[in-house]
Amino acid sequence: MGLEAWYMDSSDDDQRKPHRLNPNVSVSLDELRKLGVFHWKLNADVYETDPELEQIRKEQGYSYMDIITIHKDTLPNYEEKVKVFYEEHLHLDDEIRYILDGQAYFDVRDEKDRWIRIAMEKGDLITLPAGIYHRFTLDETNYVKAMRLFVGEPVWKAYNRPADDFHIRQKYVASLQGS
Ligand code: KMT
Ligand code: NI
Repeated sequence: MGLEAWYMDSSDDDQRKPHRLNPNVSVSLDELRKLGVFHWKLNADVYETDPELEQIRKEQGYSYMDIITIHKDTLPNYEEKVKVFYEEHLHLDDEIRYILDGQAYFDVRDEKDRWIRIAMEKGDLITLPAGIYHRFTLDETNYVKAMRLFVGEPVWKAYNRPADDFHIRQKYVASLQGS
């Protein structure tokens, strides 16, 4: 049904491994929602003509989109980008990603600063709120094709942690109190 997510262990082992706790502690969609993380499941086989995707884009104002294929043979500066994506950071805008093929992990911090790993597969569309600390990694399959969506002109700038003085960060932290 939903996305699978879990709390991470703290080992320094390969970032592409699952890093589950033992025993596993899973995280529900409800818990993710409280962090401002939202998810849709779509049919990625028809992404080019999908009315459901169209409706989400219209409702949410996702006017911009492009497609990124993350694989060593297709992405320029692959090694460096993989490293940068895994540095803990935030953005001033929402990060919206739709997995068209392959799979990957998005890690987000919970309200107590613990890492949650979100396993994204084909058909998963996720939104991470502006101001949340997060990172991204391929898994052991080493391949993902994803649509990047954005409200208006895209701004890819990432601010690595610590970025606590940004208004958007303070706004995000304040939003957790009420939820
Ligand atoms: C980001 O901001 O970390 C990314 O764009 C990750 C790659 S997109 C699947
Ligand atoms: Ni990001």
